[in-house]
Parts: sequence; structure tokens; C-alpha cells
Amino acid sequence: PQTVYLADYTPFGFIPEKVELRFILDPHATRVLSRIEFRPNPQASDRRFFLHGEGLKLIAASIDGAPVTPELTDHGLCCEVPEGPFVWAAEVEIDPAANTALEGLYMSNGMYCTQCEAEGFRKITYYPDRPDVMSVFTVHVEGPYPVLLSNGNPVDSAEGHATWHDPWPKPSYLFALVAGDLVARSASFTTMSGRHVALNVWVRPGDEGKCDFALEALQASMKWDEEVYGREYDLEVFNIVAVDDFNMGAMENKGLNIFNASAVLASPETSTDANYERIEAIIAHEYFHNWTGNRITCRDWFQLCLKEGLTVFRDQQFTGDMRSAPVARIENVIALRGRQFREDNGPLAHPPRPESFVEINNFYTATVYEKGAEIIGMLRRLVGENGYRKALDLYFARHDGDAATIEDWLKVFEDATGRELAQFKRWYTDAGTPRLKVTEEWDGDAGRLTLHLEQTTPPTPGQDQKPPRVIPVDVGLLNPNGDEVVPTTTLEMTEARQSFSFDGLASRPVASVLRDFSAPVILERQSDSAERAFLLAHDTDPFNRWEAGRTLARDVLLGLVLRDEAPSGDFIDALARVAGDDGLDPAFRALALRLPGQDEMAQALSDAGVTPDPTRIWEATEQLSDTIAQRMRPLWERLHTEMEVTGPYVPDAEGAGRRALRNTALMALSRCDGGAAARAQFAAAGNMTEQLGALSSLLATQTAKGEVDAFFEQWKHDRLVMDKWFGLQVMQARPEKAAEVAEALTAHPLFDLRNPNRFRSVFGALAGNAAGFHHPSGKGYGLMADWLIRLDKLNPQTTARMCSAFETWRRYDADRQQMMTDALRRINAQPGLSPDTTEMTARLLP
Ligand code: B3K
Ligand code: ZN
Repeated sequence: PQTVYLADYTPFGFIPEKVELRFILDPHATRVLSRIEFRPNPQASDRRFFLHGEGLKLIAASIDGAPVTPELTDHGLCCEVPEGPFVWAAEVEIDPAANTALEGLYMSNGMYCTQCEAEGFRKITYYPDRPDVMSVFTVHVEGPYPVLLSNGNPVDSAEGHATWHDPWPKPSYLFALVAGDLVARSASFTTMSGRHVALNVWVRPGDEGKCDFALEALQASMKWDEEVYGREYDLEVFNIVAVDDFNMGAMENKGLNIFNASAVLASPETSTDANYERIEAIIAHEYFHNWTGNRITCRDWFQLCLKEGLTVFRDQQFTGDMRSAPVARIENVIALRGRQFREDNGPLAHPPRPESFVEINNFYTATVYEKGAEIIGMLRRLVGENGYRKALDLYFARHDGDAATIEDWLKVFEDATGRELAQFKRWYTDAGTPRLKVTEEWDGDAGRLTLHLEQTTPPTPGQDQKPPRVIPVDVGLLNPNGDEVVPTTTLEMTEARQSFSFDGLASRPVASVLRDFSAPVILERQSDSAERAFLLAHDTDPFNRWEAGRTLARDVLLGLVLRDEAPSGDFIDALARVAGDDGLDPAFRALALRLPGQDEMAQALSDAGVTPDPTRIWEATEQLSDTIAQRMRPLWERLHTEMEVTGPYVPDAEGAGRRALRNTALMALSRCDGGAAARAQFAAAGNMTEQLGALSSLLATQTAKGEVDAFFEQWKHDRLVMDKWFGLQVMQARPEKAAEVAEALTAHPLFDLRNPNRFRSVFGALAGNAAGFHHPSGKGYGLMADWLIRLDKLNPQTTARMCSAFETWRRYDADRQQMMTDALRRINAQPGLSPDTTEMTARLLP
């Protein structure tokens, strides 16, 4: 496998003016005929005509109608071409039914579908398969299937064939084709200039009843993008297709989004509130890509966060507008810390804009996506809302139709706002999470509070030196009575050390620092539990209010782990006050009650210079949960009763918040009542949120009786619900049982190695069960390695991604380090291992 470098970028020597494709579908022998009008690219100097192609059987090729015999390699072909414009034509044969990698054209439950991003189009036909080569596509699809779809607008269709034309030039990674026995639920949208757009969600027969929510989310997204970004949709039709076998959440192909069924299908009986929220966010994300990704694409794959960071930022804004902004922000930060900070702190750390890769699919990471979104949030904070809007307008005006770069993106901000961004750019080029140390100095005579800030970023692979970055630090000051004396102010830190003063203060205030999590940094600040309890009770910034409680809980857990110190009464009281405060949003209360995750605790210990013991962390978490449950039992009983939502299920934020708080209460109650309340809720559940909440409580407290089997019998026909059934058993297994439970489930008749959702439901859950995965027996590591080795033969992309289960090995003791690296070495040494997994294991190993 070859390493590709950002520094080596050169444009392609030819421009495809027009692409015409004809597909004659057959499960094992699909024919793809291409006709492409090329002309020399005046911007390019290299005139070698190389087309990517992998796993293709070339039947015939011609230039200007005359047959040619190109020189073939494993990665493509080369051919002599005329000096002026010419027409390239080729016919290839491919085998979609044998394609288990789910990249290129493949089959899923009898239906044809495609996944081309990043480099899958080359598995369909010979083509300059790179994002900066854009063209207008016309696609003819032939085959004995009722539904034949491709990108753009329908031109004509009759039984057995259809023609689609996409007027918008696009790179090949946005190509899509779908065929099969599908049914649609439809709606429409009228754009701001009055054009009618037909909206369809295509599913397998039987799933029609689960499309309405996706359609509504799509309409809301279209409207939001018009109102907030001034972006209008640009085709006559917008199609979404649900497929069962898919490597990721979804794909933004122009006019034909393809979705993992789990990211579209929703019904109250089968989907939880969390599922609904995720579906809404993913529908929005893929739709928003129409402008940030499709109309403006990336020059090369190093620029991936140009489209992904921005589109995640947009979908997060959308979720904040549709639901509760503070709750959404807290959820995003929990996810960022859980995945991106973890990545940034280990051997897989890389800049949001990497400098090299072997397999680009390995760089669809939390750093590119979630940190990429945080960077845009910081930019917006620094230039202000108006500056941001001006910059975005300029971005769309200047770069529509372009394949752009991070430099282009920063330039529009500089031009629109007059702000210089050279130092800010380090956020894109440097890896690692900055540590921000804050100390306070109070001068009572002068009425002045000074904050001393110091930033350092530890070295990451390949980057030893980390110059200071621009860090927007939002700060507010509160009086001891809880009033805000200084509202949120953005301090712009640009040096390694810097001090900021606030004058004219009558008494010493309490500082609320890094409000709204204004920068993706680790805040190091000494403060006592009284101050944290004060902020938890009074901070006007909801994020920092939550954060104060979280930090308090983390300290209590650390005390338990390190010194066997019982939780203080103050902590329990503070928690009880928030939980019982009916003036607060129930969703916020549920979040405030969630203890820090075990992986987060392991990282916190390791940051404090202590080798974490996952078993001990688990025990401490259990102990603390029991204490909280018992000491506040009356409150749990009250909340479980009062938070019940009656009437028909509505997947809105309000109902979801109440159900979340109710399920939190139920979990605590189950620690006290032997599972009685959970069994009752399971029996009476009117929706999946209640049913799964009850089952989780029963499993977590080992009080389930027949419920696991009952759930199976009720839902065995439904794949997505079965994923939950598989996952929950592994997630809630005791540490010493987790590997055993996972292994037993791999022998279940419904376990399917070829279905990424099912594989992840077992092995993603195993990796997420920290104490189980890291059990000292090493069984978790061994089982994970065995199954990754098996999966790699079928699906390299999903295998490579899941290797990140091992990314924290450096944190642990010598025995665990040995076992984890042995597992990685065993995977790495497999003959015939995919380039994807080879790259990942090599990066993970010392
Ligand atoms: N752009 C796709 C991800 C493609 C992943 C390729 N391995 C989905 C998204 O971010 O919207
Ligand atoms: Zn995306």
C-alpha cells in the first residue's frame, strides 16, 4: 500500500465535460458502459491519462470509436490519448453480489446500491476517481426491477429501464445507483423561490410505516437551510433510500441519499427517543451536504473536514434550534470527549487536516468530524454572528462549483471580516488537545480579579512541537448571591501564557470559565467542591452548570477509586437539588444525573498520573450509583411517577426529556426494589423508549427474569430492534461475563458477520463495556481480535474502524498493555490483511 501526501497534490490532466453511464444489472455480472468526453486541462502540466479502476473486468475500450488496449495495473489503467479533446468509452463487468466490502456497487437483501465515497467509484468503472474532477452525469439503468434510481432528475422511465440526468457537475464520490423491489413514502417541499420538490423515502416493502419521521425531518432541514443559511435545494426530486447493510450512518449522494436503515426508519414501538434524535440529525446532515460538500466539494481528501466539520457544525446548530440548545451542546461535548479527546490522546491522533494517509477511509474520524465542527464554532465565536454570516455568504458566492481547500475557507473569513487567521489555522494543522490551566488572583483593595491562563499541548505522533493556538475562552463572573456581575465575555488567548483582569468588583466573584465549552480543550482548574456546588446551583450558563456537577461527580468517583472515600453528603444533596428541581428541563436533569463514563474516568486517572484499573472504576461506579439510588429513593419514586408521559407518543424534545428522566429514576429504583418497578414498566410499555429503559434497568441490576426472552420473541422479526437486543446484553453484562456473553451471541442464529449493524451491536458494545473489555483475563481482547480477523476478509472498512477499541492501550498496566498489543500484533500479522486494517494496526502499535 502506498502513502499519499498532501504536499504531492497536482491537478488531473484532463477535464471530463460529460459522462454517460449505462448499467445492465445482474447480480453476478453487471455490465457498466461508460462514454466520457475529455478535453485537456489547461491548469495541468501532467498529460498522463491514468484512470482508477479496481476489481474490474475490462471487456472493451475505445478512443474516438477506435478500439484500444490500455495498460492495466491493480489500481487502474493507462492509455495513449490524442492531444485535443477525445471520447473515451469502456465496458466493464462487475460482481455486486460478491461485494461484501459494501463499497462500490453491492447488494443488500436483494437490492442493488452503491457507496462511492471516498474511493469506491473505481470499483464500478474506470474513471479519474478524485474529488477535484467534476462532471455532468447522465445514467441509464436497465434491469428487471420495479425501481431504478440514480442522481439528479428523472428523464424517462419505463418497465425495466430508467434514465437520470444530474445537471450539477459533481465528483464521482457523489455518484449513486439503487435498484430493487422498493416502495416509497412521499411528500413535497416548496422552495423559497417557489419550486416544487418531490421528496421520497424508499424502503423495502413492510417498512412503509416507518418513513414519516424522516420525511418531516427532511422538510424541516430544507426550510432551516433556507432560513438560516439562505440555501435552496436545486433539483426536482430528493430521494432517500434505506439499506440494511451499510458501513456508516448515511451518504449524501447528489439527489439520492443512501442511508443505513437505522438512520431513517422510525416508529414509536421500535425506536427510542435517542434513535429519533439521531435520525433527525443525520437526515439534516446529509441534506446540508447538498451545499457544504456537493455544490462546494473538496479539492482532495486531506480537505475532508472542510465539508464534514462544517456540515456537522450545521447539523448541530439545527438540532439546537429544533430541540433544546443547552441539552444538545452538553450531549455533543460528552460525545466529543468520549471519542475525539480519546483519539487525540492516543496513537491515532492526527490533525483535522492530515498530511498523509494510506487508506482515506481510516480518516473519517471524530477528529475530522467533531473537532472539525468545534473549530468552526470557535471561528464563529471569534468573528461574531454577523461576521460568520458574511463569511458564509462569501464562501457560497465565491466557491459554488469549486473543489475547495481549508485555505480557501479561511480566506473567505479573512476577506469578509478583515481578521487575520494565520495562527488560527493551527487548529487544522496541529493534532492534540490543548490543556488550559487557569489560576485566579483576587485583589480586594482594587476590586480586581485576574485570570492567569496557560496553554500547553502534549506531543502527538509526528508532531513534537506545539506552538500556542488562538483559544476563545468564554468567561462570566457571578456574585456570591448568585447574581451575574459580568456576563459572558470572550477572552482571546493567543500566547502560551496570558492574563486577563476584571475591574470594579465590589466583592470576590466566582468565575465561570470556558462557558458553553467555547474551545475543545481540557480545562485544568483547581477549585473546591463548595465552588462547584455553587456553580451547579447558580451558573447562568447551562453548559457550565452541568459541567460543575460533572466535575464534582468525577472528583467523588476519584476519591472512591483512589482512597475508598465515601461520597460527601454535600454531593448527594447538590445532586438531589438538581434532580428534584421542577423548574429545570427534565432532559437537563437527566444529563446532570448521568455519572461520568468509565472510559472518561480511566482517562482522568491517567491524566493524574495514576494507572487506571477498569475493574476498580466499575466497582466504584456501582458503589456510587447504589449510594445515590438508596439515599434518594423517595425522589426516584416521585420522578418515576410524575415524569410519565401519557397520550400518544410524540418524539419531541419535551417528551423525550421526561422519558429520559423517568428512565434514570427507574434505573436507580431498580437498585432498591429488586426490579419491581422496571418489570412493571416493561410489561406496560407503550413505546420502545420505555421498553428498552426497563430492560436496561433489569439487566444492569441483574433482576431480569423472562424479559430478555420475551423481548426476543416479540421483536425477532425486526432487524433494528434485534440490534438493540444484541447490544444491550453485552453492554450491561458484568465485567467477568462480558466476553462470554458476546461470544455466545456470535453463535446466535441471528448473528450475521456480513451486516455491519449486527457486528457493531455485539463488538461495539463489547468495546464500550470498559470493565468487560479490559477484564484482566484478556478474554475481551482475544475475542475482539478473533472477530476482527474474520471480518477483515469480508469488510475491511468496518474492521479497520473497530480497531480503535485498542487505541487506549498506553494508559494501562504492563499486563494489559502486553495483551492489547499482542492482540494488535496478531491482527497485523494475518496473511492477506487489508490495507485498511494494516494501516490502523500499524499506527496503533508502538
Ligand atoms: N460522507 C459520508 C461518509 C463517507 C464515509 C466513507 N468511508 C457520510 C457523511 O459524513 O455524511
Ligand atoms: Zn458528512
